Amino acid sequence: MNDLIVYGVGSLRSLRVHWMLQELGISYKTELIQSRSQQMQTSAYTAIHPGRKIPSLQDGDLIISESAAICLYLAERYGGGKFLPDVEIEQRARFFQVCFYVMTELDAHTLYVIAKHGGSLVQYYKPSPEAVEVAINGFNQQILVAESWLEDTKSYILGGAFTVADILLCTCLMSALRLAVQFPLQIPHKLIVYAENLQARKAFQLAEIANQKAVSV
Ligand SMILES: N[C@@H](CCC(=O)N[C@@H](CS)C(=O)NCC(=O)O)C(=O)O
Repeated sequence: MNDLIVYGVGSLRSLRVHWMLQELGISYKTELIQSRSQQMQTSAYTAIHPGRKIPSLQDGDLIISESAAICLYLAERYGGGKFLPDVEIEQRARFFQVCFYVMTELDAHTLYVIAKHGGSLVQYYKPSPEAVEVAINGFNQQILVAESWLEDTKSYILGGAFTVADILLCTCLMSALRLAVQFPLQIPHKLIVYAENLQARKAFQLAEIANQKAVSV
């Protein structure tokens, strides 16, 4: 048993960390902390994440947050060369391009804005139809970049190998598909099938169970 603790369940961002760990096949403990819950406000959790968000990871003395950074750390530490691009600097540059694109253009300033200012999180934040409209337009434009990168529905986003970038992109596509029930998001068919294929992975299915609010692993 590794000395690993994942703080966070019930969100697509916590799912990323569970998915990475299931791909790695290593055991860990889960603290069932949900977004905007009482446990998140405790001094014990504030010591783990001063910003009071999930997910966080504890690995011995190391405590880190940010779902993408956690997945990258886990892949580097325990992946034995898998889930990351080859060592060539050009391939790593391309990999970081995809990861930062997903986390900024899709996750942070389009999908999260829609959810916060018009979607399921609007009760916690101010409604803002203008912000939502800008974010929808931004998403519909930026998602075409991911479509252009994907060779075909059976490929991974960087080509032949499954990497952390696929975990990040697939979870954003899941978020987009949920929001598309309410908002006019234009998600290219190729990307929908790509995400469905990734969700058929055994590790993804185990991660979904681990990420359930009432189940510990
Ligand atoms: N950029 C962060 C975002 C983390 C985040 O916003 N987590 C949400 C749950 S998905 C949360 O904890 N929200 C609580 C709040 O905003 O009060 C990451 O990718 O880990």
